[in-house]
Amino acid sequence: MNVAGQWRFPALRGLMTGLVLGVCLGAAPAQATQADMDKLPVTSPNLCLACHTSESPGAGTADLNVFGVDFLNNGRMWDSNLAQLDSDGDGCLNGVEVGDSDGDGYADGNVDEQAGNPGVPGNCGSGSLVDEKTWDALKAMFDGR
Ligand SMILES: [Ca+2]
Ligand SMILES: [Ca+2]
Ligand SMILES: [Ca+2]
Repeated sequence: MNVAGQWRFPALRGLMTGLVLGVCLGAAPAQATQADMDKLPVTSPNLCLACHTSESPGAGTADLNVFGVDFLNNGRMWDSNLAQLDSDGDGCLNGVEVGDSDGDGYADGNVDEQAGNPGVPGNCGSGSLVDEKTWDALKAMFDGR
């Protein structure tokens, strides 16, 4: 997102940066808001692309991918029901791809990036095999010795 760097006037640059961010984070009710995105415990690196077919969805280009549709149909909530679906049918559950296997809103223990894209078939990732509770239990075992 270095488009703004081409602008010669700081005020314009600020305006453009605001627009670019605004398109993604969205303020209009029909758009995904930052609040929607924040419901996923892990958003990087897919960000908008986790739910949309466009990297910078705007009002006219905010088409949802299959996971975005499921998220919308789930009341725009991330939960265990949505985590146990495989929206894009690539064999990896949404929870594994997002990095929150059980869908409780807390990332799996050793995860800070989405393993795959829950809305793009074939983009699957290895995922974490342990949820954060198991991870904490394992850590506690090692820390205790
Ligand atoms: Ca999948
Ligand atoms: Ca979790
Ligand atoms: Ca996928």
